[in-house]
Amino acid sequence: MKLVTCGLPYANGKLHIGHMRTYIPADVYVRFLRMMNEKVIFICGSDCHGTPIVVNAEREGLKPEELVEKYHEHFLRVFKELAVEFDFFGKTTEKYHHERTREIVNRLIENGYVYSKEIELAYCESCKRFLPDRYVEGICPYCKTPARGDECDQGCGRHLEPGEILEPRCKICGNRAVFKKRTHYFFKLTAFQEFLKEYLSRVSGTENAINYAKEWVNNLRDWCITRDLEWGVKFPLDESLVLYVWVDAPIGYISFTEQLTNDWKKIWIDGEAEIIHFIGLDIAYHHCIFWPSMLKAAGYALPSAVVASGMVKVEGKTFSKSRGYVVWVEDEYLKASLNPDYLRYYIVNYTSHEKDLNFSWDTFKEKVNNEIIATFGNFLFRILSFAWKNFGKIKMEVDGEIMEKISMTRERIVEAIKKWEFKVATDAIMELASFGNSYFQNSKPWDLIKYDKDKAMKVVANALQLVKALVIFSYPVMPKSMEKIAKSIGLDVRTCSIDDVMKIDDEVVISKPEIPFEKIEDEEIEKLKKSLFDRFAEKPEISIEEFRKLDIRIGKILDAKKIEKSKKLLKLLVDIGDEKRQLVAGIAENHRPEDLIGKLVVVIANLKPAKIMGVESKGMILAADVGGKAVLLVPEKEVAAGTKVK
Ligand code: B3M
Ligand code: ZN
Repeated sequence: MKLVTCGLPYANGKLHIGHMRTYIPADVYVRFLRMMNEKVIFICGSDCHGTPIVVNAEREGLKPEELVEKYHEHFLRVFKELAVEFDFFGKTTEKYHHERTREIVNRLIENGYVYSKEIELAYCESCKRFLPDRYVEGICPYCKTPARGDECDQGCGRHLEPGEILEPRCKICGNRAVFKKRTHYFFKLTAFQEFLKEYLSRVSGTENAINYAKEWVNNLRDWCITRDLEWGVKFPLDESLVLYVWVDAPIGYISFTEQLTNDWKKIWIDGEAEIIHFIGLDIAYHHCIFWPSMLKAAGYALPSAVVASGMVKVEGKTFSKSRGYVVWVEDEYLKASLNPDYLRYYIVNYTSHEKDLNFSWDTFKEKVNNEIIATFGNFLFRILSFAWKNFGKIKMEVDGEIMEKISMTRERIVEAIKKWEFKVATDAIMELASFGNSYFQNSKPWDLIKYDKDKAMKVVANALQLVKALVIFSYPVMPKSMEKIAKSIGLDVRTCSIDDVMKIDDEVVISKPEIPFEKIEDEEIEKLKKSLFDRFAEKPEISIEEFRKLDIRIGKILDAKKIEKSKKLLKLLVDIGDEKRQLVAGIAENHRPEDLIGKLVVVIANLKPAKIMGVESKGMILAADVGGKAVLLVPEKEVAAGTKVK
């Protein structure tokens, strides 16, 4: 038996392309394993605790439980759309999870691996609270880049212990934090160095994660496992503290298994199953260092493999939500009605699982149109249409050579999947489709049929066996599309084993085939590209001298008129102190001219004059761009027209 898990997404934001790099390959893997007749359990859930949740809840003006519920629902919806089918998708806020977590922590305590110590922690005097993890920002003591309280997220990627960050500032009010003493609890991680060395020498998985971990083992420090927060799993020895989110989150793998099956003890205590964790490379430390040590200390079974996906880039830029280098799965990809199977294929086929993946809309379009549609889909549709039009029912006599080709492809796929080489497996599928295309092309059944119908039928039978094999092989990658196509050859692909590709039916009855895939239009891609590039906030740094070149002033709108033939533009007359200026502003869509008169606005007075739709404009007024609608910037209180802004 195998248990496959995916890193639990924090229930504090929407799913993006970076997430999918873990969940899609894991789902593909599970579907392949099942086709290879393995018994598999597939587990994931929402990570609901820690400062990632409470900080975002504060920002969105929601209670933590409301935020968690909102994104948990979002996860369920999006995973369903993308055919990522977990057997159980839990939530770490549930009672069962708190109970399992406390049970495990109690074992750590009983077994002598937890001790208390007074440490100096970042404290905000104006907010009057300690600043755990994401409540504090400062400088990484190792690589000196700006970092969060518990991780150097933009620099060296290290996990940071409480109190380590330099120049701490409160994330909420921005004030410099002070250091204050407080008793916290530590897990004796350093006692596990020898164990980890041995464990890491035998654990399987992708080299990226394991190799890093082998280096980290030489620099272990004891691990602070408690935090000053209310939201989380209460620490059994001191209920004024909660456990650090990285203590309880991985325990979700256990508590969720427990909810799904009575076999959970066989898996997590007796070690009768292979436990395989799919994660992003950025959380390898937690999965290769903290987690196995904790399991070992509590007397639980150890994972057999850690499979880490490389990181994601967007149009060649390092992934970053704040800079806009991100693709949102629901609001962008799914909203554009793109076939979810395209994304599944792109992610597993773009590059090897361990390497960085670049998401680019142009490459996406090319891969879909050239590979999925021109090579693969075209073959399937061509064969099925020809068979349906000319025969309807085909007697299946298949050449040994064709079966040999299918058998070799199956072996390549099985070998690749066992090693998490999804690209190798999907390349083998595409190669088989190309082979099918040339076989059909060279055999010319459309000529044969005119004088030798039997021979033509033999060609079709060979091609149909290839179609069946292709449908089965690609079902784990493109499940929804393959289910549809399989129906036209009377196959229920959901219940197929990979060995069924070697079975030859006596005859196959074809029903009218549907076009399996829709081509991606340039226009659609241009739209998606535009919305992405518009977000890219890449502006050059400027000096204060350059900024001072701007003549920014408060202006008072004296008059406003519509500009004929324009829906967007208004002609304004603005008092800027020493003169009255005419300028044109693109604010007509959501402002009536009469409402603007007398309003104070912010004006750039020394902008080079220009003619807009034939009207002279000398200056510009400032507004926030809210989804294309202008929201005017106004002074906090009444000031005289002409007042300088700096
Ligand atoms: N929620 C971090 C992340 O989303 C964390 C994973 C937990 S896995 C136990 O990257
Ligand atoms: Zn660093």
